[in-house]
Amino acid sequence: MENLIITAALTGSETRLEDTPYLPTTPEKIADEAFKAREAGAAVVHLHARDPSTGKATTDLKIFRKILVEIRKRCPDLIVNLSTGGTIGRGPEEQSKRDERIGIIPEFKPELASLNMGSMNYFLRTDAWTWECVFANTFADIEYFSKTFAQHGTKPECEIYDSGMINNAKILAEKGALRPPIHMQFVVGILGGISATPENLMHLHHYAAELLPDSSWSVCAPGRFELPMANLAILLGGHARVGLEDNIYVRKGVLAKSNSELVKIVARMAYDLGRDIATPDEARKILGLKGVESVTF
Ligand code: KMH
Ligand code: ZN
Repeated sequence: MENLIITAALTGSETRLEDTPYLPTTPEKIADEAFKAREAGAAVVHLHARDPSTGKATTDLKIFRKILVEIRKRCPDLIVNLSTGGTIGRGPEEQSKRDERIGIIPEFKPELASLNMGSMNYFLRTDAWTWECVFANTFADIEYFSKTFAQHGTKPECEIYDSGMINNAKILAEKGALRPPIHMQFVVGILGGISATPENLMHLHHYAAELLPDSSWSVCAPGRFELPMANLAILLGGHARVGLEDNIYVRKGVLAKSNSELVKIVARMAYDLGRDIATPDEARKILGLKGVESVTF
């Protein structure tokens, strides 16, 4: 099996400071978390931006730049995966700002960025709050995003929330909008998408192998299934994403004090199961990334 790529999703747009005081929301704190996650075994950080004065998600490119510069200072070799999902947690009007979401690609020309593969009801539920929107990603939008990714040499991490979206990726690959080998993030457990069960993850794994034979995948299971799904991904030859964007607990009722605590748990699982962890450069080779030299931050 390939070495395991661990992604740390450091802050996201949905988790609130009211939910956990450990959520990093300033550029310095986000970058410190990136450093610690790298030390713990993460090769990639998935990034949204937060307005440091409010702690709320933002697509402000100036704030993104500050975060990216701070990360680069602390860990120059880390792969930064930027979100084009935008501020999903802030409301439908914000989320639907298509040009704002894609603007991040020409600005920073990242090696890797998220590309959401379809539309869905997006319902979030924690003990403290619920929130809902229609997460709209039409084929026209996905194609438009894909072209922008290609222009800047950014590899799409195709976010797959249900099995039909693997077929969407295949159709887009056939049209030439996506270039194989395709890399996917299976997001399991959002209400509105596929639920986080071992059978469903196995199904996504097999379906992806059937439709897109040379593809790779990682799993992200928001909520309490984050760590069990990471464990299964290690066994199946997939990769794993953890972090406070998706899950704030190390176990029931015990808050993770840092993203790196979650990364450490996955690194330990991999060690116990005999699978090595990818360094950022190994992850670059596995994913076929252009390299850090041509990013503009
Ligand atoms: N918050 C995740 C469940 C993106 O950033 O493009 C979805 C996500 C999408 O990470
Ligand atoms: Zn995200």
